[in-house]
Formats: sequence, structure tokens, C-alpha cells
Amino acid sequence: MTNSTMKIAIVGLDNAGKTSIIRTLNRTYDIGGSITPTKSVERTTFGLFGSEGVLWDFGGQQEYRSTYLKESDRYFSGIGYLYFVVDMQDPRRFPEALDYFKRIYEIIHNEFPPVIVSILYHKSDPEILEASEIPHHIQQLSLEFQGIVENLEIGFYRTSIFDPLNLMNAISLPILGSQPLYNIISMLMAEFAMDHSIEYMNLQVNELLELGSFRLKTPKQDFIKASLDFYKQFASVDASTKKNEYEFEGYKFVILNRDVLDYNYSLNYAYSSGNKDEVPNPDDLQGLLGQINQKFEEYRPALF
Ligand SMILES: Nc1nc2c(ncn2[C@@H]2O[C@H](COP(=O)(O)OP(=O)(O)OP(=O)(O)O)[C@@H](O)[C@H]2O)c(=O)[nH]1
Ligand SMILES: [Mg+2]
Repeated sequence: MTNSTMKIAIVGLDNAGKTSIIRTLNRTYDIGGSITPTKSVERTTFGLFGSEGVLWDFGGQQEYRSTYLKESDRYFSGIGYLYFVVDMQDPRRFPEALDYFKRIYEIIHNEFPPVIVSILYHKSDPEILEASEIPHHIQQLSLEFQGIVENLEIGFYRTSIFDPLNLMNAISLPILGSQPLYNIISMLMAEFAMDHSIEYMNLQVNELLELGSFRLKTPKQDFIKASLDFYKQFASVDASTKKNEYEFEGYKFVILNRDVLDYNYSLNYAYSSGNKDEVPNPDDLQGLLGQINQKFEEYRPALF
């Protein structure tokens, strides 16, 4: 493994929601607040397991898109992960989006190691999702994207800034989902969640990514609403406090801060406030944290 920097590219048409995604994840965006179009590329660096990653937010206005395609080496070489963002609330622009993706794919398809490509069906807002045309459009678009990349395996995710826990999951899976630890920790969480009527649990390893998570398959709308408030707390949480608790709209949310090896992480979980009997007591939690730390040491995360 080399010590090079991990390069992550977020691309898509103007107004697709790319900058909102990044700012939601690193908690610098007031969800619902105003945001201006990105001029050319904005880079953000972050640390992960002792290595460095850099996020490239490719402003999507026409003039910038032409420049990237013309000076493709400068912009697209060395990409490890590509997220292509589609605005699901703007079907008229699907053809334009597909065309842009196709041109980029022609440039990156020979990269080695191969680029991990993910499609984000963005603005799939939880409140409108099921009653809208979005699920149908997703089916159609997936066939088109798959047709462009042929045999390459690509990931498809529904995202929305109004469901930030799910957004974090979508961004994390392509990068960390193939780590054995991700699956091990997710399994520990699923088991623990079942025993204690927990509706959500994740392990947060930096300001962007998670290493394992559990969530009910179809979370209640109430939970998603409450989780927005919870998510805003992530930014202001006092990392020196071992346990932080919040109550939002009938849900109890807990953030536990811990260290293992040289890393800090937080274990986050939520359950319905009405659920008093099965909630985990300190011994239960100690047991889970012990298991997580042990697995962490056994499968030291190594990325590059
Ligand atoms: N409903 C909804 N609106 C969103 C979502 N994400 C972003 N938006 C809105 O979409 C608009 C464009 O968002 P940006 O993040 O600036 O889009 P961008 O892709 O960075 O645009 P460029 O920088 O021009 O390429 C803003 O008004 C956002 O508030 C979402 O998940 N749902
Ligand atoms: Mg932008």
C-alpha cells in the first residue's frame, strides 16, 4: 500500500446538490439555508485512519463542465471514488446528466486501480419519495447508467439532505463498506439493536464517514424528522464528554465518545422514548464497546 492521498470526486450538473451533500456531512451547512453555485472545483481535506483524503467538489455549471472535459488529465486523474449526483426532482435534465456521466466515464474507465463509481439519486426527500415518480425514474435511470458502464459494478443510492443519517451511510459504503470491520461492526450492532429495541446505531470515525451502522429497513417519518435535529448535534458535541444524551420528538439519542488505538470514534444510537424496559444499561453498553474495540484491534483499518 502506498501513502498517496485518497481522491474523492463529487460530480453532476449544476444545482444537483453536490455542495449541500458535502456541507451536510461535515456539518457546515444549515439545512434549508442558502447556498451559491460552486466556482470550478472546491477541495476539502479530511483525515481517516492516519491517512489523508481530499474531496473534490466539481462545480457543475456548463462552462466548468467543458473545462473539466477538455483538461481531463488535470481534473480526473488519480480518482479513487466517484460519486455522480442526479437531481431526482428535475427529470427534464436526466438526458443531460446521463450525457455528462458518459463523457466522464469515457475518461476514467481506464484508471488503475479502477475507480469505484456510485450514483446518488439525490433530492429523494423522505416526505415525497413514495408518492412521487422518483422510484420509477430510479429504475429507468439505473438501466441507463448500467448500460454506460457495461460490466463494471456500480452502486446506486437514494439520498436527501433531509435524511442525513442515510446520506452518511451512502457516502461511507463505497469507501469503507468493503473493510471487514464494517460488516463485523454492523452485525454486532444489528444484534445489539434487536435485543434493546434500538432503531438506529452507527459508529462515526471522522466528520464524514461511518464504520458500521444499523437502521430499521423502513424508518418512521417521525424518526427521520427527529434525526435531523440529532444530526445537528454531532457538530457541537463535546468530544471530551463520554456520554451526551438528547431527546427529540419522542426519540432518545445518545452519543458515546471513545478511543481505540490512535483513533477517536463515537457510537451513536437512538430509540423511542416510550421504550423504557429494554434500553441498554451501562453494563450492556460496556460489553458492546469492548467488543468493538477488540475487533478494531484485530482488524486494524488500513486504507491505502
Ligand atoms: N429538496 C432538496 N433540495 C436540495 C437537496 N440537496 C440540495 N438541495 C438544494 O438544491 C440547490 C442546489 O444545491 P447545491 O448544493 O448548491 O448544488 P450543486 O450541485 O453544488 O450546484 P453547483 O455548485 O452549481 O454545481 C440548493 O437550493 C439546495 O438547497 C435535497 O436533498 N433535497
Ligand atoms: Mg456546488
